[in-house]
Amino acid sequence: MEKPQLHMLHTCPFCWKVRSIAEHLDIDYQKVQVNAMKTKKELKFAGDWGKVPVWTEVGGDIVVDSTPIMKHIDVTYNDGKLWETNDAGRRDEWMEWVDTKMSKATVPILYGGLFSALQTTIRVSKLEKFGFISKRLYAWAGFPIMWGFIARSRVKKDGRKPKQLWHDLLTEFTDSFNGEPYFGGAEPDMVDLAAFGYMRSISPFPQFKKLEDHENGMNWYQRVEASIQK
Ligand SMILES: N[C@@H](CCC(=O)N[C@@H](CS)C(=O)NCC(=O)O)C(=O)O
Repeated sequence: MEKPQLHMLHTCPFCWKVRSIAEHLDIDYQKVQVNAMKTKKELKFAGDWGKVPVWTEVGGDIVVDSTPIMKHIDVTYNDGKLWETNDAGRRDEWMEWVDTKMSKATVPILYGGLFSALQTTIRVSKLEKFGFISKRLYAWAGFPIMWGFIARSRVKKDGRKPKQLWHDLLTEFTDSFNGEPYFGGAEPDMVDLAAFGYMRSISPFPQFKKLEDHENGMNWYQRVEASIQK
């Protein structure tokens, strides 16, 4: 192995978090897209975890779970500077907020309506690696499952329309910047990159349009995106 590897699913929000920090730090790594129906089997090498993302260093060290992977990458390739802060309480509180609130908002926006769920599963079936049959099965049998069993109860529990939920989260998040361009101040930090990763995971889908009219949120998103494509 010549480069570190990221085992991932293209549409997994947690993988987008890892991809965001790796790109922000300009790390030369290899993406390994796993088969969406065979995650457990293809990730056996990483023990019982059975999920993506999995990060493997050239020497063979394996790190699992998106936030620990982000911290590992920051320490290994960046002297821990993205996690460094003079207000650890604020950072930890908001990292937790991002990992609970934003992570839970991706399913409602993508699968919260019957048509929306169908659009999403068709797109997922095109973006992910599947077998010939499972690709078709997932696209057409997956959407009532995602909508009926998972998204509908989350939307109902929250009480807000998925678009409103995202707009409220973006308002709450950008209000915490204290007038600075990023959560991290003048430059993005790990919390920015984690939040950006969740939002970016929606970008391959048409529902991303629903987030684009949140002006402050979108301005911040584009600033982080520019920092990645520097
Ligand atoms: N807390 C984990 C969550 C990872 C996760 O749930 N990954 C999903 C894809 S979005 C997965 O691999 N699911 C496959 C499975 O559970 O079989 C993280 O932040 O990395």
